[in-house]
Amino acid sequence: MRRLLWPGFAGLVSAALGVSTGQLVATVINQQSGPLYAVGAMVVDATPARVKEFAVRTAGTYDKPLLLLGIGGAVALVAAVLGIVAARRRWVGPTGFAALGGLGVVAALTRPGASGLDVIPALVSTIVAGAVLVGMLRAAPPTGSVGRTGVLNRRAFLGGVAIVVTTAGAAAGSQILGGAAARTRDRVRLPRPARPAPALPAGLAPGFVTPNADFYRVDTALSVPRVDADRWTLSVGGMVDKPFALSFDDLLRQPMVEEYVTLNCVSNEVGGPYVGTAKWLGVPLAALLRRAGVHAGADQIVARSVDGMTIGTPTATVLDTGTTPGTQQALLCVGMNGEPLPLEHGFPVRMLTPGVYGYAGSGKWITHIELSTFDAFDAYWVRRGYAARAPVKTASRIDRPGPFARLAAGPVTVAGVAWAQGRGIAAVEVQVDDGAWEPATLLPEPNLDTWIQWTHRWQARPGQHSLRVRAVDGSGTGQPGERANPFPDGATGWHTVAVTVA
Ligand SMILES: Nc1nc2c(c(=O)[nH]1)N[C@H]1C(S)=C(S)[C@@H](COP(=O)(O)O)O[C@H]1N2
Ligand SMILES: [Mo]
Repeated sequence: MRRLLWPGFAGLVSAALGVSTGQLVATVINQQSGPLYAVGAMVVDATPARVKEFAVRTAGTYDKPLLLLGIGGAVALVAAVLGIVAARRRWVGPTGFAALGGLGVVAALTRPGASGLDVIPALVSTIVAGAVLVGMLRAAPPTGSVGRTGVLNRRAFLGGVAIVVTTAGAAAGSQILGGAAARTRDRVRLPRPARPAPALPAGLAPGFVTPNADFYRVDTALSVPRVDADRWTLSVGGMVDKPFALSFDDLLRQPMVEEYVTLNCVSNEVGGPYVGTAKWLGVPLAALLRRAGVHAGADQIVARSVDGMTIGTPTATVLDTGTTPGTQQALLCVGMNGEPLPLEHGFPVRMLTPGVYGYAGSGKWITHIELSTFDAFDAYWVRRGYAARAPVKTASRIDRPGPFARLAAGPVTVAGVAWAQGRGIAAVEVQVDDGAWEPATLLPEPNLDTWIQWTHRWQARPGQHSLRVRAVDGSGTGQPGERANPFPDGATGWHTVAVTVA
């Protein structure tokens, strides 16, 4: 047993040092090329959409840390075994790490938009891990003395220190480099909008605007992309007459529009939290498209992001937004609720297409806009079975009382939100148990692209009750009651909440 201890431990230490130096090098080259991140991203990409949804549903925002932990655990296991085998056959150590490193290289190279430089972190990891393992095994005392706990403990201690120091170094390194993006964000002075958003109507309830810190976040990147605004450029190309590129400063000099828009995710379950409303500041995308001169037939706008995400939006939808009274324009956003975009929400620039689920209209951290066709190109989530065109479905949600609330008998305020971006909400109805559907009171709707708040007075009688909500959109179409999963084009069904009245 003891004979296995030192080599196994050596395997672990070499892998830890290898991976953390690789991750550290990646912070200089390209965050996405860190071997752990790259392999993780490869796993994410290879995961079927349904499994991904299951992961998001069960693990929530912990899905990514759990994935990284899983990969780390697997690497640790393999590394320990490598160490043990290498104690007998030296060559197995470096060869095994070369194989692991090869996986990292392949993962880094197959990331969308990868360059040759991206292989460096995995190569560094391989070399460090292999060298440390050979060194540690060479330094291992003859088998007889391994058992002397003093020797093992001192080595174990030094190994532990080495792991802690490099991991801390890697963390600090990524903080410092991540800080560069955060610093450029701190320096951003948002221009005044040429067209400010009209003041919100009086009489809205608290929570109409979702604070940035509470705004839901959905993305596939394993670490928040950190983009330096000073080096950011956006290219507009593909099927256009005059392709062009813009710097961040160029973009800030364009006339800006400010608007309230509700954004939501196709993965949101009925009653779910992946929806929020913000005041966005940005340049109308239609103006930039006109400047580029879009070719006839270019029916898809493909936005590409630094994390490799691709998001395809109907050109017609983007040009159409804002043309019907009450609808808001598709924007290249630089501001969210009066601040530069938070890093998590796409700093420095994201797209926002009102009326379309986020995966099909609202790319974050975007760097390329390419005019194409739906025939020629399937975007990231479309390749995974989601609908290519994804208009938002009419939805409504009960926020108060909460599920399984215990209430006192008497008047109870039932309250929530409803949304049908682009169409607006004409009515919201509430049903208690199997009773009649009753109209809820609608609070003011600032425009057709935001959610609407509603309230309903209910005379609660003792017992178990279920409260149900449904909406009618501005075109007069009722919200369908059939339960459908989010996949492939958005959930349907009426949100129901069970409560107990004492
Ligand atoms: N680059 C990039 N953009 C992205 C995504 C992503 O994973 N990467 N996710 C999309 C999805 S699925 C949604 S719902 C919205 C969410 O935007 P938010 O995180 O700012 O709420 O961003 C979209 N834009
Ligand atoms: Mo989404």
